[in-house]
Amino acid sequence: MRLSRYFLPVLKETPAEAQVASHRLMLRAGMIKQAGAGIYSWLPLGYRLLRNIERIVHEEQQRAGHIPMLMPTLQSADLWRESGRYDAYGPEMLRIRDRHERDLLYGPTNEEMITDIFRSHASSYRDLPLTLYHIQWKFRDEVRPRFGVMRGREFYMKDGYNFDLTYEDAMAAYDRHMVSYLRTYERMGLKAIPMRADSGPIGGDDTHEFLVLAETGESEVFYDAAIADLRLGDRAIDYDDRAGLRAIREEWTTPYARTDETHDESLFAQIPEDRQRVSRGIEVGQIFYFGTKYSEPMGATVSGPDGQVVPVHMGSHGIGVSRLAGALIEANHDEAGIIWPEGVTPFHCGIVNLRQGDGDCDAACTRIEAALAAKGLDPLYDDRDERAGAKFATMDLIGLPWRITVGPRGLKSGKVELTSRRTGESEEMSPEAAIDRVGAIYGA
Ligand code: 5CA
Repeated sequence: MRLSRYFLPVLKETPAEAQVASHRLMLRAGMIKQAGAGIYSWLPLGYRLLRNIERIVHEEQQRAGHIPMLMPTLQSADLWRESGRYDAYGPEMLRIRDRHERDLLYGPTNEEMITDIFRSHASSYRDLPLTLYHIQWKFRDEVRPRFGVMRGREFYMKDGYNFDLTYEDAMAAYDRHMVSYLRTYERMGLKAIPMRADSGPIGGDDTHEFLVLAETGESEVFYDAAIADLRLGDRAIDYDDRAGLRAIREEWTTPYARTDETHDESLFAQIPEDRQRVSRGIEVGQIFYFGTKYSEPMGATVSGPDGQVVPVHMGSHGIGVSRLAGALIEANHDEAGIIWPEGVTPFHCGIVNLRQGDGDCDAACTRIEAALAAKGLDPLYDDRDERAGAKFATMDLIGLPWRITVGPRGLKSGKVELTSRRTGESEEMSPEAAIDRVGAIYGA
């Protein structure tokens, strides 16, 4: 992509309304524009990020055997009357009436709709186990939308629903979700800790939230430092191996980790003092097991192997896809701007031409751009007629992890500069070496 032809409306001034770094930086880097309280347009750079986050979520869900689909944003109130949540949900639900005086709502979550789909089309234990998910916009009329996309009213969420014959099967689904979530966050370069949680309006007993540690997080968190060192790394994961998944769940849930909602001082005090941590966190996902809470009132049943008709065991599992955009920045930024982890970066590499219009510089940049594209990478080439300082400031602000700088002096000795946004370190090398290095970083 050529910056001169792109739409990157960066702001010079720090927007006064933004209280946290991620909100400030998303506005300054031209990633989002507020459309209303807690409602945002995703400008091209923000949209690329959102798509990358979404792609990783899709890949990891499907790796775990979960099946993608898409449900609408508008739902019929009648379905929610069946579960009893139409009245229970309260003012957070956006209620709408159509021209035929039918009550609709903008979905805050989809338990009712997916249960209706299931009961219409599945009737036997042979249809199980089944996990369906979608990534779709949600609306919750939060009292205090704030921190940009982190607590929006309209937000983008992955929500998945498992249907199982028995409690044991549903627990296997729970474990599978936990492991797939750990993998998802790790691929994004995030450390997200599962913490025992409260189930709120979704219901159920077993539930964990995933929290990214950040000073600006909305929840206070208490944990054993041992959990922060755990990594899945490149372990091979077999999603059919129930015992293996359970072992990973235990590894991640045995050390103490809770939010202020479920914190227990006396249990916390049992952790060796040098490992006790109190911090803040951003909730980027939550998994729930709620048994037959929806299947029973809504008649989502199957006939078991013995011919008996029983309600299915269910759980639901959410990832805050749009909130992750903010959480990623909270965990990865400095004074100058964003620092994208390679797994999610909207462009793989920036190319800065220090002397636009100079034949050699222009030709070298074009060659580097084409070579990176040939490797399947997306570079962002700053081909504007701007001062070097302004180009560097833009690159630092938008946070691409690698930058190749091309200038007339270096080119005379056949060199360009490769700079890491995270460390700030630069190295001189031939254009070919820089292309190979960037390619290798992304496994291209
Ligand atoms: N049905 C269940 C699981 S699919 C559910 O709705 N869970 S939830 O309420 O915990 O939401 C899932 C995730 O969506 C949260 O962990 C959070 O990351 C994100 N989320 C929730 N509310 C908002 C909001 N107002 N703005 C941005 N993201 C949100």
